[in-house]
Amino acid sequence: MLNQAEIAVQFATRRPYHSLTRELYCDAGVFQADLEAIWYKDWIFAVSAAELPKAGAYATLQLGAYPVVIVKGSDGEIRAFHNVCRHRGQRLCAKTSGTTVKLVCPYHQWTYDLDGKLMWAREMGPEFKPANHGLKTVHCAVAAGMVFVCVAETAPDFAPVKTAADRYSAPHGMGDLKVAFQSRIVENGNWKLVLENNRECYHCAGAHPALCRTFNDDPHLVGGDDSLSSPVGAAHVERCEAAGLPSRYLISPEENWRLVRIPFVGAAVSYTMDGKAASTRLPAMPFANAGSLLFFHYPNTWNHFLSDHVLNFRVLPISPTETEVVTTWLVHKDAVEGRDYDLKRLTEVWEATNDEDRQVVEENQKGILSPAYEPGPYSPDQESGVAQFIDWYCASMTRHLMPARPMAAE
Ligand code: 3BY
Ligand code: FES
Ligand code: FE
Repeated sequence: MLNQAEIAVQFATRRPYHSLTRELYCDAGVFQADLEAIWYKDWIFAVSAAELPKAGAYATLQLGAYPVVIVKGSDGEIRAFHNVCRHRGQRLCAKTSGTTVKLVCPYHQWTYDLDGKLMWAREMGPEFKPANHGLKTVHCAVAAGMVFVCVAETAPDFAPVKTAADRYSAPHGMGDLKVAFQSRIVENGNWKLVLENNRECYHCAGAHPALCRTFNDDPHLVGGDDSLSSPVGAAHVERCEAAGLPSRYLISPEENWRLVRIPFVGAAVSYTMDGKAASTRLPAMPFANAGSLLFFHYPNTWNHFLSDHVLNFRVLPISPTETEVVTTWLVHKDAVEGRDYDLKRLTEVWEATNDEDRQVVEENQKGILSPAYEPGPYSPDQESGVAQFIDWYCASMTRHLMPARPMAAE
């Protein structure tokens, strides 16, 4: 297991525009450093807001060492708390999701209100102050109908991503969606391999026969400005913008999130086997063939907003070589299964794609575990997105490992 100084050397000596060293994908010390530098500092996508449809609905997640619970209060506010009882530390909610009137600890029944206040604790003596034993809060914010949490003491500014993601996703009516389906898989690979795989489509033609029926794998489809986009991509953005759909490529200054709307292949309008819609059109979408609004936010989510449904993807690290991927399919809340959408049609392309990506990632991890592995070059044409993610990762880690020294007094 590498120590901090050894990890710093890994970053200082890395080959630019190449995959990372074996240690950076496999080592337990690096995994811990990833948690501390990124997962415990940045905003992390936790659940779709549609997973918490009414007061008392809650969902839990394990963010590294931190169990977190997210609850919708009686006032409609979504809040996040450390899922740890203030008595003797029992994990408060064990289930992945549910609905409750109060949060009751299963150990000695300390009872918390949905806003985290301790309401009731039996026989704690006259000195005991319930007000000092409310649940510890976790930063919580919603953007594009997605609930993000941050366990850092001070969270990075969320306003820029919220403003942009809310504006781009508004026509998809994120407040009027419901969960149609959710899948949860564990991939035997490092979390960075999962993200890298998502940031390129170099593998798509070989790995994703179902997805490639509708997903345009041109790496130059829509770029940072129109001169970098293909004619098909540029025309799509212009047409969507003219119809009032924010679509232009937008990336944050730190390059940790990006929004852009891309067209499908040919006449396709959705990620289905025949390219036809999978569900009823979302009411505010002006046309069915608006393609897909892509939204990634590092380190743990990429998303597709279509004219008829929305897909949220959540990545969470479990161990150096295990990563959980949760996919949520959202449709209009009034859509009725069997009448307005068929679950198999809606989910089969990304169910297949996720499984294909799982196999790719697992084989990638197996190869990288070999002492014979050495970092290889990225394709400038096909893998600039992977290089961009890896550059962001290395910059985040370097900042954490070598904090800027205070300037010497003059
Ligand atoms: O989910 C996605 O957006 C990425 C883009 C390229 C590969 N994969 C389909
Ligand atoms: Fe929660 Fe005792 S640990 S009530
Ligand atoms: Fe893939």
